[in-house]
Amino acid sequence: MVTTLETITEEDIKRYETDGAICLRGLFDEYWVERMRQAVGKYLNRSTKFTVDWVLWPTDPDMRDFAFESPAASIAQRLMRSNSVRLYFDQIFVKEPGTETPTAWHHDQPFWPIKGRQVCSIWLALDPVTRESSGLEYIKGSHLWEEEYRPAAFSGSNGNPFKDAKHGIPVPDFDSMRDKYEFLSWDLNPGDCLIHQGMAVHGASGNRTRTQIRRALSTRWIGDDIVYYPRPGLDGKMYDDRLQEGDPLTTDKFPEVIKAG
Ligand SMILES: O=C(O)CCC(=O)C(=O)O
Repeated sequence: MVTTLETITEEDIKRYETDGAICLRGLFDEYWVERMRQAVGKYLNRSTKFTVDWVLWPTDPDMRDFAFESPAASIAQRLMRSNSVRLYFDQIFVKEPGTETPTAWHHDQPFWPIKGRQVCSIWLALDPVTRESSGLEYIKGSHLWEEEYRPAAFSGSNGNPFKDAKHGIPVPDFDSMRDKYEFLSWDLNPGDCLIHQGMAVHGASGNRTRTQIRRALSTRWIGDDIVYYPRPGLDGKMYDDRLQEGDPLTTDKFPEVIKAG
């Protein structure tokens, strides 16, 4: 069934709150899918089969328009039950056919210098996605766990860019605990999206298909309760020296796409 913005129900919101991740279908039409495919194409790099790039909107009009004009901010607003919505940043994840690199189990928020619960990612599929082509998997309800897992490289890059981060405990080998937890995953069509809360544990396999590229645009959104919480060892792009610990993220680095009503 295709969902329209109006049909994001209270039940959907409650499921997002309980499970930490949901799938909403068909909210992004052909216009956005095609435009974002073209936009993502600008960043594809022949030297790697797994392209990750981020914070693109400040210099990329396509990404900027997506953030400000697509349904994404409204989806985030409804699911987070927030008045205001700021774009935290955007990120692309492309796995070419035959990419062996998995996306290691992680949750997002320990990678970011923020505190609060109203933070979500909207992972938009730009291609048909199955588990075989590296569809994301989530551990149901993991966003409610006490544990915080230490940030670590999850995309097969050399070394660990987060080696100075001391917060959190090492991520357990969740693949060896398949019988202990419930895992969620969805096959997607272009225009379908997954929305996950910042503490939802997720990961993906490589792209084991021979021909199916897997392009995704993940936009990160923050709501009313999010404040700045800088901790050492995170990616330099995410710090903002104009902010003090505990400040709301009111600088132009994190633009307010929906203003508090
Ligand atoms: O697409 C992927 O492989 C990773 C996506 C992800 O971890 C995210 O959007 O938070």
